[in-house]
Amino acid sequence: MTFDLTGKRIWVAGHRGMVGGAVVRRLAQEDCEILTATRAELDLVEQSAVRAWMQEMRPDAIVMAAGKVGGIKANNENPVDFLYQNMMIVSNIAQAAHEADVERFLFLGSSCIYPKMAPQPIPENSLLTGPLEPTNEWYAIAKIAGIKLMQAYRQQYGRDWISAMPTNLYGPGDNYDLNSSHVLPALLRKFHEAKAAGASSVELWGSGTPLREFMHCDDLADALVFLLKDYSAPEHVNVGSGVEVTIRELAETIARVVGYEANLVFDATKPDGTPRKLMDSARLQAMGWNNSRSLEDGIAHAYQDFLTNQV
Ligand code: GFB
Repeated sequence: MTFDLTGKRIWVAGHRGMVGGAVVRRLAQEDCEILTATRAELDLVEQSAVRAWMQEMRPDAIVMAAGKVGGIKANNENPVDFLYQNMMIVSNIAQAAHEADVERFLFLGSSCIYPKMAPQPIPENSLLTGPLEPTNEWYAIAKIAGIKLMQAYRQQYGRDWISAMPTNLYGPGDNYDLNSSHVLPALLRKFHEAKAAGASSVELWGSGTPLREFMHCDDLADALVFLLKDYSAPEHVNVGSGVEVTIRELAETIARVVGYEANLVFDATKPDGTPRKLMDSARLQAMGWNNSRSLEDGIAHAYQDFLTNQV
């Protein structure tokens, strides 16, 4: 299957976010028209607004990078925001897209859709085989509903709509707010500020032992365009890098990139979350896509963006 992007109108929902921004940058290399809408122009939680916008703009394809996202603390403390907003956004966009006859829809989920104790690396068919990680089950349920919506429209109406499940992401345009961010941008900021202040230690949440797989958002965007062109099936597809480290190792890598050694202090009152979530990306690789960027190179790139845009 090849969905030729030439001349197509492609709506990147959530283009101001890290992933949406990366998808816009990647699509700029294709001969297509990119559609965007700011939050002021279109509130994705409002069904009638989404329907009207879709009828007017008539995209040929949608990449859905919009949503309420955040790190372990934000997820844990704001269950309604993560469940309600994400369910509304995917439901509104999917139904409006159906009514406007949108040919292709690429929905993005997250590795947290899988059971807390899923086999590692996690294959796609682990979905709904066990209980979720409590710190992010609200977000996970909304993302599972999104996968099911893509499958339901395919089954009932023959829509060629698909889902991709990215691993933990980082890169330009990330959220560096220490309360709501993911671990990688949080540690970039913490090491940067420790260096500036000459601090002797940097505080990490949890035990430092959980394992996480990280992928640069530009690598993800490349995989997404690959799937948009070439993938057509009900099953969601894992998109991972295979690069897995403990949180302690991540901190040590970030210390090298920032150029500052500090003692690591662990705050055991903060949650560890899932002990490990390494994606099995064998299906994507068998289709012919591979990710090449190393973690240290990727973090160096993200740090440059931090220095340019956040300091
Ligand atoms: O990236 P993160 O917030 O989310 O945390 P998850 C990953 C690990 O890093 C946890 C530890 O074990 C944290 O305790 N950590 C250490 C820190 N220091 C820090 C810090 O300063 N800030 C943060 N944020 N973490 C999220 C889910 O889970 O992953 C979302 O909550 C989503 O729903 C996302 O799936 C990809 O990897 O645990």
